[in-house]
Amino acid sequence: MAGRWRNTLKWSDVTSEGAYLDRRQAMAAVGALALSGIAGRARANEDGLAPNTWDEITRYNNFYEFGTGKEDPWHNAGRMTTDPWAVEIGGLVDRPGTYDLADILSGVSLEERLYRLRCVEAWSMVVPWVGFELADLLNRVGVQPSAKYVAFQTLHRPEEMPGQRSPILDWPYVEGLRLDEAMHPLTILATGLYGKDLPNQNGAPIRLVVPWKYGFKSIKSVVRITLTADQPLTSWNAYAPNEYGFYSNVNPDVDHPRWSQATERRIGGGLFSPRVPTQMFNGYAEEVAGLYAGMDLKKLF
Ligand SMILES: Nc1nc2c(c(=O)[nH]1)N[C@H]1C(S)=C(S)[C@@H](COP(=O)(O)O)O[C@H]1N2
Ligand SMILES: [Mo]
Repeated sequence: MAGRWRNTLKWSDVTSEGAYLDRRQAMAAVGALALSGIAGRARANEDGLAPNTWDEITRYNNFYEFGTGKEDPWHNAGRMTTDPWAVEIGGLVDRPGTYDLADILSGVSLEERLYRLRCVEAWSMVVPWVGFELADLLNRVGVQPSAKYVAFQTLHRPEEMPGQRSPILDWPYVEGLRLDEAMHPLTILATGLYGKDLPNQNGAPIRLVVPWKYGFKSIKSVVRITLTADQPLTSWNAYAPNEYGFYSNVNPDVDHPRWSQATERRIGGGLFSPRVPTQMFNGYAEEVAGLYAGMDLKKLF
């Protein structure tokens, strides 16, 4: 996985030789760390980028298609068929079509991205994703000048997704980004984590990751991408527009109507998951604040 890195740390930067270790093993290996590894780990901790364990990332999930409990996806998502998988790309593009996942992946270089994930429910994790920039795919299909937004849709298969047999949300789950957000180099399509294929509960085989927005924008198990001129409908915004805005940028100064967004509970550390301050744009302000210059982020939350 050769990778270009933009202001982000690689998991291999924070371990001895880029070996994929769980946190306990990583701690045990600290004595063997090269000097650069120690510096990397220290920096990772300082930046709030100490990765969560595989078990934390794959057993504490939101994937309402498999139930609303945090362990429901871990229990139920195994039955989702992820091979074959195709993504239909259409709307305002030069080369619309139904692209097999293998075709999509043959044209990109996968890389690691260690990102904070901040759920709107005020918990967070740090995840070592494997993926590629969404912009690479959009450029390949050719975005037409009239396109201003990108709409995404999750698989709709109630026979494999028990949650879709209940009217929790208006299925299928849909999300959307402004085109400049979609083209931003931090925005990726992830196909793996910790160097392995994405587990179903994390959105296999391909899901969006937008690290400066609340987690629900990072739509899982994507089957359709549509370039549009108008702002697309999004599931949580349709469900409760006063609670979940289209933008949903992480913002400690804009509370959810029912709870504060000033702090978050970092998953891990046992019963005493530490509460830490929430950062503007989830810590990615330097990279993305320019996208929103002049916008009233309290109105367009
Ligand atoms: N299709 C779909 N995508 C989804 C969700 C969902 O319920 N269905 N939950 C979202 C929410 S609220 C969060 S916090 C993240 C969680 O991603 P993770 O389980 O990989 O940590 O996925 C998002 N993507
Ligand atoms: Mo979330």
